[in-house]
Amino acid sequence: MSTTGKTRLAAAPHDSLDPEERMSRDELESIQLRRLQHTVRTAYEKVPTYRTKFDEVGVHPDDIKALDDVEKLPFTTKEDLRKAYPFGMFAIPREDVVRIHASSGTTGRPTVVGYSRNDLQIWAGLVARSLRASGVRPGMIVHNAYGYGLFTGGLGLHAGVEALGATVVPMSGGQTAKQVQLIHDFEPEVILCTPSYLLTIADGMSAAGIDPRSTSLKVGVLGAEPWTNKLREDIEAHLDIDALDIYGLSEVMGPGVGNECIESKDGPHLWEDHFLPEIIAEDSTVLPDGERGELVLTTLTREAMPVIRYRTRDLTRLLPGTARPNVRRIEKITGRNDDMIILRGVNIFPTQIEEIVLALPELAPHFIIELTRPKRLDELTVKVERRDGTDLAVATTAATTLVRRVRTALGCNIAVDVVDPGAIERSAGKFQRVHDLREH
Ligand code: DLL
Repeated sequence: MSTTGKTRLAAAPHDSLDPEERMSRDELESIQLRRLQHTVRTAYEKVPTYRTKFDEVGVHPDDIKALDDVEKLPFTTKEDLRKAYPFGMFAIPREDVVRIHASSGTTGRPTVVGYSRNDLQIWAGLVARSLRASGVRPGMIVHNAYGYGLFTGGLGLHAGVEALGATVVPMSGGQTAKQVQLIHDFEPEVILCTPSYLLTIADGMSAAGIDPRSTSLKVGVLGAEPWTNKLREDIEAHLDIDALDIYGLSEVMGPGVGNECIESKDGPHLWEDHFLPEIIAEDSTVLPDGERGELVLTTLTREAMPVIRYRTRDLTRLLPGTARPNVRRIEKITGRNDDMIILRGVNIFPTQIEEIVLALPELAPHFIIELTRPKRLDELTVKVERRDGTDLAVATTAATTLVRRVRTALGCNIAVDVVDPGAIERSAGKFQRVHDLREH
């Protein structure tokens, strides 16, 4: 029971889990090996990019005799997928591809992903599994505010809600006032969106005179961008919900590669019957479980577009399963190796600043990081809104504290610019936190 008297959603009963969530580690690994061998062979035989790359390092599908043999295979990068634009990575005839998605990519060509009918069914099943782990049950109303379109969030979660047998409201992102109205009128228990957009929706509720804690919502299944446990606490307190982390990426499938369980909320469990994870160091060597590095994923069941050792750029580590003891978890991802800021030699992740901002109640969780180079030296400015109802003088004192805490915690000097509530542009999907205004 929560402080407003809402009941909490419960953990999934054991007998409602998929057989793969319950099987022993040995059984799981033998399925993984069989699927890996099949995937590697198909990639080699059907996708010229893979054949060339395998031949270059002298590895053949017959060399995959154990799960560890995956380490013999070359990595795949976003650049490889771009080079094969648009359909060069498909392993099945184009006419058998029933859906296409693409990741936006800020510059240049997008990366295209294709799905067979079977791929879509597996994806929907994994999203259903993820939602069930989040406490969602058949019959519940689920408000889906992830963007529909080429982005995998909207349609990916949509299909999973239907596969679970819950009721999906396909709202998509944007039109915040309408989101607030439909949440008020339809009374969903579940909301699906990015964590940053949920903050925008919560502000929209307040603007409409609705206490964000008073709505029917009980659970948010949030992802598609890095967010910290501190932001989780904020969201949970502000909306009186459980906030769960859903992970995924379009190149490998879309949302639902892993998901947190409501009973543990300790980082997404990876659905290892469909994805083989590895963690690598900067020099590309494979690290043991527990060590931090870049997540690399190999798909085990994708037909239309198998992906071998895809370098996700996401930084995390592999941890033992808890609520699902047979599969490993990833530690909550708080950054990508390509969004690390190097400020005069100091490495900073935007989420490290997020944690410090959120610890100051005088400041709102709405901020951006601006990088400039006024006098040939890089400068970092945090533009942050003062909390509604906090006066400027009080917020300015909090800003001084922010500068000091960043210096102590991260070892660098930043500037802080306190702006009025509502001054930072809101996003309806993935939030663009860092604005790099330096001339390169
Ligand atoms: O963001 C898929 C998705 C949709 C996941 C909805 C969850 C919910 P892409 O647009 O290809 O796909 O972006 C993938 O987003 O490599 C991470 O850097 C980041 N990301 C996704 N989920 C999380 C998360 C979708 N839970 C990229 N935590 C990934 C942190 C995340 N980062």
